[in-house]
Amino acid sequence: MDQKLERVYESVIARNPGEAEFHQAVREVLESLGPVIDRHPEYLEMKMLERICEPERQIIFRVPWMDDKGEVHINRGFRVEFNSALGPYKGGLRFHPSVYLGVIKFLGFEQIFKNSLTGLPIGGGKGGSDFDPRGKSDSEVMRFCQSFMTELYRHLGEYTDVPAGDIGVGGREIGFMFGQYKRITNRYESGVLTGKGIGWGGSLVRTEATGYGTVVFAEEMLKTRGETLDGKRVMVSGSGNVAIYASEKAAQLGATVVGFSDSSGFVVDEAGIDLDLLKQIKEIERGRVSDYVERRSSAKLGANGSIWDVPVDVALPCATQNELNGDQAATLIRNGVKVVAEGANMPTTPEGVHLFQEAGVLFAPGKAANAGGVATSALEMQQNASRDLWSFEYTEDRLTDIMKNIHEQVAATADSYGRPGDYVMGANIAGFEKVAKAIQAFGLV
Ligand code: NDP
Ligand code: 2IT
Repeated sequence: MDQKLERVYESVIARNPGEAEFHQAVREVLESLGPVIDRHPEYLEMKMLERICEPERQIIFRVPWMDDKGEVHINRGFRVEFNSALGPYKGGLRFHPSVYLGVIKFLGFEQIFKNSLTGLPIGGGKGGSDFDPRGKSDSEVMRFCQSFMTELYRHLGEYTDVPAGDIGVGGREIGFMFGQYKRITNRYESGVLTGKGIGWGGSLVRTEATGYGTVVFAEEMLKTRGETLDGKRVMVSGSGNVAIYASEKAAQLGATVVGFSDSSGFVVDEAGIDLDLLKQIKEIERGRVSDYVERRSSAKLGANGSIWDVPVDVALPCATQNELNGDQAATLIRNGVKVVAEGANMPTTPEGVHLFQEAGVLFAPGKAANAGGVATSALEMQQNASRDLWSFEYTEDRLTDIMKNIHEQVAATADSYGRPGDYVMGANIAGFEKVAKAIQAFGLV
Protein backbone atom coordinates (compact mmCIF):
# COMPACT_ATOMS: atom_id res chain seq x y z
CA MET A 1 0.00 0.00 0.00
CA ASP A 2 1.13 3.57 -0.76
CA GLN A 3 2.79 5.04 2.36
CA LYS A 4 0.42 8.02 2.55
CA LEU A 5 -2.51 5.63 2.44
CA GLU A 6 -0.90 3.37 5.03
CA ARG A 7 -1.10 6.34 7.42
CA VAL A 8 -4.80 6.73 6.69
CA TYR A 9 -5.30 3.02 7.31
CA GLU A 10 -3.47 3.18 10.63
CA SER A 11 -5.65 6.05 11.76
CA VAL A 12 -8.76 4.05 10.83
CA ILE A 13 -7.55 1.12 12.95
CA ALA A 14 -6.76 3.40 15.89
CA ARG A 15 -10.16 5.13 15.69
CA ASN A 16 -12.12 1.88 15.30
CA PRO A 17 -10.50 -0.71 17.56
CA GLY A 18 -11.63 -4.33 17.42
CA GLU A 19 -13.59 -4.03 14.17
CA ALA A 20 -11.67 -6.58 12.09
CA GLU A 21 -14.14 -6.82 9.19
CA PHE A 22 -14.26 -3.03 8.85
CA HIS A 23 -10.46 -2.84 8.82
CA GLN A 24 -10.35 -5.56 6.14
CA ALA A 25 -12.84 -3.74 3.89
CA VAL A 26 -11.05 -0.39 4.28
CA ARG A 27 -7.67 -1.95 3.58
CA GLU A 28 -8.87 -3.53 0.35
CA VAL A 29 -10.14 -0.18 -0.94
CA LEU A 30 -7.08 1.83 0.17
CA GLU A 31 -4.78 -0.73 -1.50
CA SER A 32 -6.40 0.18 -4.82
CA LEU A 33 -6.25 3.95 -4.48
CA GLY A 34 -2.50 4.67 -4.71
CA PRO A 35 -2.62 5.65 -8.40
CA VAL A 36 -5.71 7.83 -7.81
CA ILE A 37 -3.91 9.80 -5.12
CA ASP A 38 -0.97 10.27 -7.50
CA ARG A 39 -3.31 11.81 -10.06
CA HIS A 40 -5.30 13.77 -7.46
CA PRO A 41 -3.06 14.92 -4.61
CA GLU A 42 -5.84 17.32 -3.59
CA TYR A 43 -7.78 14.34 -2.24
CA LEU A 44 -5.09 13.82 0.38
CA GLU A 45 -4.91 17.51 1.25
CA MET A 46 -8.66 17.68 1.66
CA LYS A 47 -8.62 14.50 3.81
CA MET A 48 -11.03 12.88 1.37
CA LEU A 49 -10.09 9.34 2.46
CA GLU A 50 -10.40 10.08 6.16
CA ARG A 51 -13.80 11.64 5.45
CA ILE A 52 -15.02 8.63 3.48
CA CYS A 53 -13.81 6.21 6.17
CA GLU A 54 -15.75 8.05 8.89
CA PRO A 55 -19.51 7.34 8.87
CA GLU A 56 -21.67 10.46 8.71
CA ARG A 57 -23.81 9.07 11.53
CA GLN A 58 -23.95 5.86 13.60
CA ILE A 59 -27.06 4.85 15.49
CA ILE A 60 -27.02 2.09 18.12
CA PHE A 61 -30.18 1.28 20.03
CA ARG A 62 -31.88 -1.15 22.38
CA VAL A 63 -34.48 -3.51 20.94
CA PRO A 64 -36.64 -5.09 23.65
CA TRP A 65 -39.17 -7.76 22.65
CA MET A 66 -41.14 -10.60 24.19
CA ASP A 67 -41.10 -14.22 23.00
CA ASP A 68 -44.14 -16.51 22.78
CA LYS A 69 -43.61 -17.75 26.34
CA GLY A 70 -43.63 -14.24 27.76
CA GLU A 71 -39.89 -14.03 28.31
CA VAL A 72 -38.28 -10.65 27.64
CA HIS A 73 -35.24 -10.37 25.35
CA ILE A 74 -32.94 -7.45 24.65
CA ASN A 75 -31.12 -7.19 21.34
CA ARG A 76 -28.97 -4.43 19.93
CA GLY A 77 -29.97 -2.53 16.79
CA PHE A 78 -27.65 -0.63 14.43
CA ARG A 79 -27.91 1.74 11.52
CA VAL A 80 -24.69 3.19 10.13
CA GLU A 81 -25.47 6.08 7.78
CA PHE A 82 -22.13 6.04 6.04
CA ASN A 83 -22.20 8.39 3.11
CA SER A 84 -24.91 10.49 1.45
CA ALA A 85 -22.84 12.17 -1.29
CA LEU A 86 -24.75 10.48 -4.10
CA GLY A 87 -28.21 10.07 -2.60
CA PRO A 88 -30.11 8.98 0.50
CA TYR A 89 -28.35 6.30 2.58
CA LYS A 90 -29.22 2.96 0.99
CA GLY A 91 -28.37 -0.54 2.11
CA GLY A 92 -29.82 -3.58 3.76
CA LEU A 93 -30.56 -4.72 7.31
CA ARG A 94 -28.91 -7.90 8.57
CA PHE A 95 -30.39 -9.97 11.40
CA HIS A 96 -27.82 -12.54 12.51
CA PRO A 97 -26.24 -13.39 15.89
CA SER A 98 -22.78 -12.46 14.54
CA VAL A 99 -23.82 -8.83 13.95
CA TYR A 100 -21.89 -6.15 15.83
CA LEU A 101 -20.76 -2.64 14.90
CA GLY A 102 -17.69 -3.88 12.94
CA VAL A 103 -19.84 -6.02 10.63
CA ILE A 104 -22.34 -3.25 9.95
CA LYS A 105 -19.52 -0.76 9.29
CA PHE A 106 -17.77 -3.06 6.81
CA LEU A 107 -21.04 -3.60 4.99
CA GLY A 108 -21.91 0.12 5.03
CA PHE A 109 -18.45 1.05 3.76
CA GLU A 110 -18.65 -1.44 0.86
CA GLN A 111 -22.12 -0.18 0.07
CA ILE A 112 -20.84 3.35 -0.67
CA PHE A 113 -18.74 2.16 -3.62
CA LYS A 114 -21.19 -0.52 -4.77
CA ASN A 115 -24.02 2.00 -4.93
CA SER A 116 -21.80 4.46 -6.75
CA LEU A 117 -21.02 1.80 -9.38
CA THR A 118 -24.73 1.32 -10.14
CA GLY A 119 -24.84 4.89 -11.50
CA LEU A 120 -28.10 5.46 -9.59
CA PRO A 121 -28.68 8.20 -7.00
CA ILE A 122 -28.08 6.24 -3.79
CA GLY A 123 -25.68 6.82 -0.90
CA GLY A 124 -24.33 4.07 1.35
CA GLY A 125 -25.59 2.69 4.66
CA LYS A 126 -26.25 -0.56 6.47
CA GLY A 127 -28.00 -1.72 9.59
CA GLY A 128 -29.21 -4.73 11.48
CA SER A 129 -29.25 -6.52 14.76
CA ASP A 130 -27.72 -9.46 16.61
CA PHE A 131 -31.25 -10.94 16.69
CA ASP A 132 -31.39 -14.51 15.33
CA PRO A 133 -34.61 -15.08 13.35
CA ARG A 134 -33.87 -18.80 13.02
CA GLY A 135 -36.22 -20.95 15.07
CA LYS A 136 -38.45 -18.00 15.96
CA SER A 137 -42.19 -18.05 15.29
CA ASP A 138 -43.77 -15.55 12.89
CA SER A 139 -45.24 -13.67 15.87
CA GLU A 140 -41.85 -13.43 17.55
CA VAL A 141 -40.28 -12.10 14.36
CA MET A 142 -43.15 -9.62 14.03
CA ARG A 143 -42.75 -8.33 17.59
CA PHE A 144 -39.02 -7.99 17.09
CA CYS A 145 -39.43 -6.11 13.79
CA GLN A 146 -42.04 -3.78 15.30
CA SER A 147 -39.78 -2.98 18.23
CA PHE A 148 -36.79 -2.46 15.93
CA MET A 149 -38.77 -0.04 13.73
CA THR A 150 -40.22 1.79 16.73
CA GLU A 151 -36.75 3.24 17.25
CA LEU A 152 -35.40 3.23 13.70
CA TYR A 153 -38.35 5.02 12.02
CA ARG A 154 -37.22 8.46 13.24
CA HIS A 155 -33.98 8.12 11.28
CA LEU A 156 -35.55 6.96 8.00
CA GLY A 157 -37.36 8.57 5.08
CA GLU A 158 -37.48 8.26 1.31
CA TYR A 159 -35.07 11.21 0.99
CA THR A 160 -33.00 10.31 4.06
CA ASP A 161 -32.33 6.63 4.57
CA VAL A 162 -33.91 3.66 2.79
CA PRO A 163 -33.20 0.17 4.22
CA ALA A 164 -33.85 -3.20 2.54
CA GLY A 165 -33.06 -6.85 3.29
CA ASP A 166 -29.81 -8.74 3.81
CA ILE A 167 -29.01 -11.95 5.73
CA GLY A 168 -32.02 -12.89 7.86
CA VAL A 169 -34.21 -10.10 6.45
CA GLY A 170 -36.51 -10.93 3.54
CA GLY A 171 -40.05 -10.15 2.44
CA ARG A 172 -41.63 -11.21 5.74
CA GLU A 173 -39.45 -8.90 7.85
CA ILE A 174 -39.77 -5.97 5.40
CA GLY A 175 -43.56 -6.37 5.61
CA PHE A 176 -43.58 -6.17 9.41
CA MET A 177 -41.25 -3.17 9.39
CA PHE A 178 -43.16 -1.30 6.67
CA GLY A 179 -46.41 -1.90 8.54
CA GLN A 180 -44.95 -0.44 11.74
CA TYR A 181 -43.38 2.54 9.94
CA LYS A 182 -46.71 3.36 8.28
CA ARG A 183 -48.54 3.05 11.59
CA ILE A 184 -46.16 5.27 13.57
CA THR A 185 -45.77 7.98 10.94
CA ASN A 186 -49.31 7.85 9.51
CA ARG A 187 -47.72 8.03 6.04
CA TYR A 188 -47.90 5.55 3.18
CA GLU A 189 -44.32 6.33 2.24
CA SER A 190 -43.53 3.49 -0.17
CA GLY A 191 -40.02 4.72 -0.92
CA VAL A 192 -38.83 4.33 2.69
CA LEU A 193 -38.03 0.61 2.38
CA THR A 194 -37.29 -1.65 -0.59
CA GLY A 195 -37.86 -5.34 -1.06
CA LYS A 196 -41.57 -4.80 -0.41
CA GLY A 197 -44.27 -7.23 -1.57
CA ILE A 198 -45.61 -6.78 -5.10
CA GLY A 199 -49.13 -5.85 -3.95
CA TRP A 200 -47.89 -3.01 -1.73
CA GLY A 201 -45.17 -1.08 -3.53
CA GLY A 202 -42.56 -3.73 -4.28
CA SER A 203 -40.76 -4.18 -7.59
CA LEU A 204 -40.82 -7.27 -9.74
CA VAL A 205 -37.32 -8.80 -10.03
CA ARG A 206 -36.13 -7.40 -6.66
CA THR A 207 -36.25 -10.90 -5.15
CA GLU A 208 -34.19 -12.34 -8.00
CA ALA A 209 -31.98 -9.31 -8.61
CA THR A 210 -28.83 -9.96 -6.60
CA GLY A 211 -28.37 -13.55 -7.75
CA TYR A 212 -29.38 -12.81 -11.34
CA GLY A 213 -27.03 -9.82 -11.47
CA THR A 214 -24.10 -11.80 -10.08
CA VAL A 215 -24.48 -14.38 -12.82
CA VAL A 216 -24.85 -11.74 -15.54
CA PHE A 217 -21.58 -10.26 -14.27
CA ALA A 218 -19.89 -13.70 -14.34
CA GLU A 219 -21.07 -14.21 -17.92
CA GLU A 220 -19.71 -10.79 -18.93
CA MET A 221 -16.32 -11.75 -17.49
CA LEU A 222 -16.34 -15.05 -19.38
CA LYS A 223 -17.17 -13.22 -22.61
CA THR A 224 -13.88 -11.31 -22.34
CA ARG A 225 -12.24 -14.70 -22.93
CA GLY A 226 -14.62 -15.77 -25.65
CA GLU A 227 -16.61 -18.10 -23.39
CA THR A 228 -20.09 -18.30 -21.86
CA LEU A 229 -21.76 -20.10 -18.96
CA ASP A 230 -23.34 -22.66 -21.24
CA GLY A 231 -22.17 -26.13 -20.24
CA LYS A 232 -20.15 -24.92 -17.24
CA ARG A 233 -20.18 -26.54 -13.77
CA VAL A 234 -21.12 -24.04 -11.08
CA MET A 235 -20.90 -24.20 -7.28
CA VAL A 236 -22.96 -21.81 -5.16
CA SER A 237 -22.46 -21.43 -1.42
CA GLY A 238 -25.35 -20.53 0.85
CA SER A 239 -28.97 -21.33 0.03
CA GLY A 240 -30.66 -18.05 0.82
CA ASN A 241 -32.00 -15.32 -1.41
CA VAL A 242 -28.80 -14.64 -3.33
CA ALA A 243 -27.76 -18.30 -3.73
CA ILE A 244 -31.16 -19.47 -4.96
CA TYR A 245 -31.51 -16.86 -7.70
CA ALA A 246 -27.87 -17.08 -8.74
CA SER A 247 -28.54 -20.80 -9.26
CA GLU A 248 -31.71 -20.04 -11.21
CA LYS A 249 -29.99 -17.65 -13.63
CA ALA A 250 -26.95 -19.92 -14.04
CA ALA A 251 -29.28 -22.79 -15.00
CA GLN A 252 -31.18 -20.51 -17.42
CA LEU A 253 -27.88 -19.73 -19.13
CA GLY A 254 -27.12 -23.42 -19.62
CA ALA A 255 -24.85 -24.12 -16.65
CA THR A 256 -25.22 -27.01 -14.20
CA VAL A 257 -25.28 -26.01 -10.54
CA VAL A 258 -23.81 -28.94 -8.64
CA GLY A 259 -24.21 -27.86 -5.03
CA PHE A 260 -25.09 -25.37 -2.30
CA SER A 261 -24.76 -25.02 1.48
CA ASP A 262 -26.04 -23.49 4.67
CA SER A 263 -24.45 -23.08 8.09
CA SER A 264 -25.18 -26.75 8.89
CA GLY A 265 -23.29 -28.22 5.90
CA PHE A 266 -23.18 -28.61 2.13
CA VAL A 267 -24.85 -30.63 -0.57
CA VAL A 268 -23.42 -32.01 -3.81
CA ASP A 269 -25.98 -32.89 -6.46
CA GLU A 270 -24.21 -34.02 -9.61
CA ALA A 271 -27.50 -34.21 -11.53
CA GLY A 272 -27.85 -30.44 -11.16
CA ILE A 273 -29.84 -29.01 -8.28
CA ASP A 274 -33.64 -29.17 -8.25
CA LEU A 275 -34.54 -25.52 -7.78
CA ASP A 276 -38.23 -26.06 -7.08
CA LEU A 277 -37.31 -28.42 -4.27
CA LEU A 278 -34.68 -26.03 -2.91
CA LYS A 279 -37.15 -23.11 -2.95
CA GLN A 280 -39.81 -25.24 -1.25
CA ILE A 281 -37.38 -26.20 1.55
CA LYS A 282 -35.68 -22.83 2.02
CA GLU A 283 -38.33 -20.24 1.13
CA ILE A 284 -41.45 -22.00 2.39
CA GLU A 285 -40.45 -24.55 5.01
CA ARG A 286 -37.36 -22.65 6.26
CA GLY A 287 -35.62 -26.06 6.45
CA ARG A 288 -32.00 -27.24 6.38
CA VAL A 289 -29.80 -28.70 3.62
CA SER A 290 -30.33 -32.21 5.03
CA ASP A 291 -34.05 -31.92 4.16
CA TYR A 292 -33.03 -31.59 0.50
CA VAL A 293 -30.84 -34.70 0.56
CA GLU A 294 -33.67 -36.72 2.13
CA ARG A 295 -35.94 -35.93 -0.82
CA ARG A 296 -33.48 -36.09 -3.74
CA SER A 297 -31.75 -39.34 -4.65
CA SER A 298 -28.92 -37.75 -6.69
CA ALA A 299 -27.88 -35.50 -3.78
CA LYS A 300 -25.27 -36.24 -1.12
CA LEU A 301 -24.49 -34.39 2.07
CA GLY A 302 -20.85 -33.27 2.18
CA ALA A 303 -19.07 -35.57 4.62
CA ASN A 304 -15.79 -33.75 5.13
CA GLY A 305 -13.83 -30.83 3.70
CA SER A 306 -15.78 -27.95 2.23
CA ILE A 307 -17.99 -27.07 -0.69
CA TRP A 308 -14.92 -25.59 -2.44
CA ASP A 309 -13.26 -29.04 -2.73
CA VAL A 310 -15.64 -29.97 -5.56
CA PRO A 311 -14.11 -29.30 -9.02
CA VAL A 312 -16.07 -26.58 -10.85
CA ASP A 313 -15.57 -23.97 -13.58
CA VAL A 314 -17.42 -21.23 -11.74
CA ALA A 315 -17.56 -20.52 -7.99
CA LEU A 316 -20.23 -18.19 -6.64
CA PRO A 317 -19.81 -17.58 -2.89
CA CYS A 318 -23.26 -16.33 -1.83
CA ALA A 319 -23.38 -16.89 1.96
CA THR A 320 -21.32 -14.58 4.15
CA GLN A 321 -18.01 -12.76 4.76
CA ASN A 322 -14.71 -14.67 4.78
CA GLU A 323 -16.33 -17.99 3.85
CA LEU A 324 -13.68 -18.79 1.18
CA ASN A 325 -10.11 -18.78 2.49
CA GLY A 326 -6.67 -19.11 0.94
CA ASP A 327 -6.49 -22.91 1.19
CA GLN A 328 -9.91 -23.26 -0.40
CA ALA A 329 -8.95 -20.81 -3.15
CA ALA A 330 -5.82 -22.88 -3.84
CA THR A 331 -7.95 -26.02 -4.12
CA LEU A 332 -10.36 -24.34 -6.54
CA ILE A 333 -7.42 -23.15 -8.64
CA ARG A 334 -5.86 -26.63 -8.70
CA ASN A 335 -9.22 -27.97 -9.85
CA GLY A 336 -9.33 -25.51 -12.75
CA VAL A 337 -11.79 -22.82 -11.63
CA LYS A 338 -12.15 -20.09 -14.29
CA VAL A 339 -14.45 -17.55 -12.67
CA VAL A 340 -15.21 -16.47 -9.12
CA ALA A 341 -18.00 -13.90 -8.72
CA GLU A 342 -18.92 -12.79 -5.20
CA GLY A 343 -22.68 -12.83 -4.61
CA ALA A 344 -22.05 -12.26 -0.91
CA ASN A 345 -20.25 -9.25 0.56
CA MET A 346 -16.51 -9.89 1.08
CA PRO A 347 -16.84 -13.71 1.09
CA THR A 348 -13.24 -14.27 -0.05
CA THR A 349 -10.40 -13.62 2.39
CA PRO A 350 -7.61 -11.26 1.21
CA GLU A 351 -5.32 -14.27 0.75
CA GLY A 352 -7.92 -16.00 -1.39
CA VAL A 353 -8.39 -12.90 -3.57
CA HIS A 354 -4.66 -12.61 -4.03
CA LEU A 355 -4.33 -16.27 -5.08
CA PHE A 356 -7.19 -16.03 -7.59
CA GLN A 357 -5.71 -12.92 -9.16
CA GLU A 358 -2.21 -14.36 -9.33
CA ALA A 359 -3.53 -17.50 -11.00
CA GLY A 360 -5.35 -15.45 -13.65
CA VAL A 361 -8.81 -16.51 -12.48
CA LEU A 362 -11.51 -13.99 -13.44
CA PHE A 363 -12.36 -12.61 -10.00
CA ALA A 364 -15.26 -10.18 -9.36
CA PRO A 365 -15.51 -8.49 -5.95
CA GLY A 366 -18.95 -8.30 -4.34
CA LYS A 367 -19.23 -4.54 -4.67
CA ALA A 368 -19.37 -5.02 -8.46
CA ALA A 369 -20.84 -8.50 -8.86
CA ASN A 370 -23.67 -8.27 -6.32
CA ALA A 371 -24.72 -4.67 -7.07
CA GLY A 372 -27.81 -5.88 -8.94
CA GLY A 373 -29.76 -6.16 -5.68
CA VAL A 374 -29.33 -2.60 -4.57
CA ALA A 375 -29.63 -1.36 -8.17
CA THR A 376 -33.06 -2.98 -8.40
CA SER A 377 -33.90 -1.43 -5.03
CA ALA A 378 -33.19 1.92 -6.67
CA LEU A 379 -35.51 0.88 -9.52
CA GLU A 380 -38.13 0.08 -6.87
CA MET A 381 -37.67 3.62 -5.50
CA GLN A 382 -38.16 5.01 -9.02
CA GLN A 383 -41.40 3.06 -9.40
CA ASN A 384 -42.56 4.25 -5.98
CA ALA A 385 -41.79 7.88 -6.86
CA SER A 386 -43.91 7.63 -10.00
CA ARG A 387 -46.52 5.33 -8.39
CA ASP A 388 -45.90 2.80 -11.11
CA LEU A 389 -45.25 -0.95 -11.43
CA TRP A 390 -43.03 -2.07 -14.27
CA SER A 391 -43.27 -5.50 -15.94
CA PHE A 392 -40.90 -8.31 -15.02
CA GLU A 393 -39.35 -8.28 -18.48
CA TYR A 394 -38.73 -4.52 -18.55
CA THR A 395 -37.27 -4.53 -15.03
CA GLU A 396 -34.99 -7.47 -15.76
CA ASP A 397 -33.77 -5.73 -18.93
CA ARG A 398 -32.90 -2.67 -16.85
CA LEU A 399 -31.04 -4.86 -14.34
CA THR A 400 -29.11 -6.66 -17.08
CA ASP A 401 -28.11 -3.34 -18.66
CA ILE A 402 -26.94 -2.02 -15.29
CA MET A 403 -24.80 -5.11 -14.67
CA LYS A 404 -23.26 -4.92 -18.13
CA ASN A 405 -22.51 -1.23 -17.57
CA ILE A 406 -20.86 -1.96 -14.24
CA HIS A 407 -18.74 -4.64 -15.89
CA GLU A 408 -17.72 -2.28 -18.67
CA GLN A 409 -16.99 0.59 -16.28
CA VAL A 410 -14.92 -1.58 -13.95
CA ALA A 411 -12.97 -3.23 -16.77
CA ALA A 412 -12.32 0.11 -18.49
CA THR A 413 -11.11 1.69 -15.24
CA ALA A 414 -8.72 -1.23 -14.61
CA ASP A 415 -7.43 -0.83 -18.19
CA SER A 416 -6.95 2.90 -17.82
CA TYR A 417 -4.83 2.37 -14.69
CA GLY A 418 -2.67 -0.20 -16.47
CA ARG A 419 -4.20 -3.21 -14.67
CA PRO A 420 -6.36 -5.01 -17.27
CA GLY A 421 -8.54 -7.72 -15.76
CA ASP A 422 -8.09 -6.41 -12.19
CA TYR A 423 -11.76 -6.09 -11.26
CA VAL A 424 -10.93 -5.35 -7.62
CA MET A 425 -8.92 -2.27 -8.47
CA GLY A 426 -11.34 -1.23 -11.23
CA ALA A 427 -14.35 -1.42 -8.91
CA ASN A 428 -12.68 0.39 -6.05
CA ILE A 429 -11.41 3.24 -8.21
CA ALA A 430 -14.54 3.67 -10.32
CA GLY A 431 -16.74 3.56 -7.21
CA PHE A 432 -14.51 5.95 -5.28
CA GLU A 433 -14.07 8.59 -7.99
CA LYS A 434 -17.75 9.48 -8.28
CA VAL A 435 -18.16 9.79 -4.53
CA ALA A 436 -14.99 11.86 -4.16
CA LYS A 437 -16.05 14.27 -6.92
CA ALA A 438 -19.44 14.81 -5.32
CA ILE A 439 -17.95 15.42 -1.87
CA GLN A 440 -15.48 17.86 -3.41
CA ALA A 441 -18.34 19.80 -5.00
CA PHE A 442 -20.10 20.12 -1.63
CA GLY A 443 -17.15 21.85 0.08
CA LEU A 444 -16.04 20.80 3.55
CA VAL A 445 -18.75 18.31 4.52
P1 NDP B 1 -30.14 -15.13 3.41
O1 NDP B 1 -30.39 -14.90 4.83
O2 NDP B 1 -31.28 -15.27 2.47
O3 NDP B 1 -29.21 -16.40 3.19
C1 NDP B 1 -27.96 -16.47 3.78
C2 NDP B 1 -27.37 -17.83 3.47
O4 NDP B 1 -26.01 -17.84 3.88
C3 NDP B 1 -28.05 -18.96 4.21
O5 NDP B 1 -27.97 -20.14 3.45
C4 NDP B 1 -27.21 -19.06 5.48
O6 NDP B 1 -27.25 -20.33 6.11
C5 NDP B 1 -25.83 -18.79 4.95
N1 NDP B 1 -25.03 -18.18 6.01
C6 NDP B 1 -25.23 -16.98 6.59
N2 NDP B 1 -24.34 -16.76 7.56
C7 NDP B 1 -23.56 -17.84 7.58
C8 NDP B 1 -22.44 -18.20 8.34
N3 NDP B 1 -21.96 -17.40 9.31
N4 NDP B 1 -21.86 -19.41 8.08
C9 NDP B 1 -22.36 -20.23 7.11
N5 NDP B 1 -23.42 -19.92 6.34
C10 NDP B 1 -24.00 -18.74 6.58
O7 NDP B 1 -29.20 -13.91 2.95
P2 NDP B 1 -28.90 -13.37 1.49
O8 NDP B 1 -28.92 -14.47 0.51
O9 NDP B 1 -29.74 -12.18 1.27
O10 NDP B 1 -27.40 -12.83 1.67
C11 NDP B 1 -26.26 -13.64 1.38
C12 NDP B 1 -25.07 -12.74 1.14
O11 NDP B 1 -25.34 -11.87 0.02
C13 NDP B 1 -24.69 -11.81 2.29
O12 NDP B 1 -23.30 -11.64 2.30
C14 NDP B 1 -25.35 -10.50 1.90
O13 NDP B 1 -24.72 -9.40 2.50
C15 NDP B 1 -25.12 -10.52 0.41
N6 NDP B 1 -26.00 -9.67 -0.39
C16 NDP B 1 -27.35 -9.75 -0.30
C17 NDP B 1 -28.15 -8.95 -1.10
C18 NDP B 1 -29.62 -9.08 -1.11
O14 NDP B 1 -30.25 -8.39 -1.91
N7 NDP B 1 -30.23 -9.91 -0.29
C19 NDP B 1 -27.55 -7.95 -2.00
C20 NDP B 1 -26.12 -8.00 -2.08
C21 NDP B 1 -25.39 -8.82 -1.28
P3 NDP B 1 -28.13 -20.50 7.46
O15 NDP B 1 -29.55 -20.33 7.02
O16 NDP B 1 -27.78 -21.85 7.95
O17 NDP B 1 -27.68 -19.41 8.39
O1 2IT C 1 -25.61 -5.79 0.28
C1 2IT C 1 -26.52 -5.28 -0.40
O2 2IT C 1 -26.29 -4.62 -1.41
C2 2IT C 1 -27.91 -5.51 0.03
N1 2IT C 1 -28.13 -6.20 1.02
C3 2IT C 1 -29.04 -4.87 -0.71
C4 2IT C 1 -29.24 -3.45 -0.28
C5 2IT C 1 -30.47 -2.77 -0.83
O3 2IT C 1 -30.71 -1.64 -0.36
O4 2IT C 1 -31.18 -3.30 -1.68
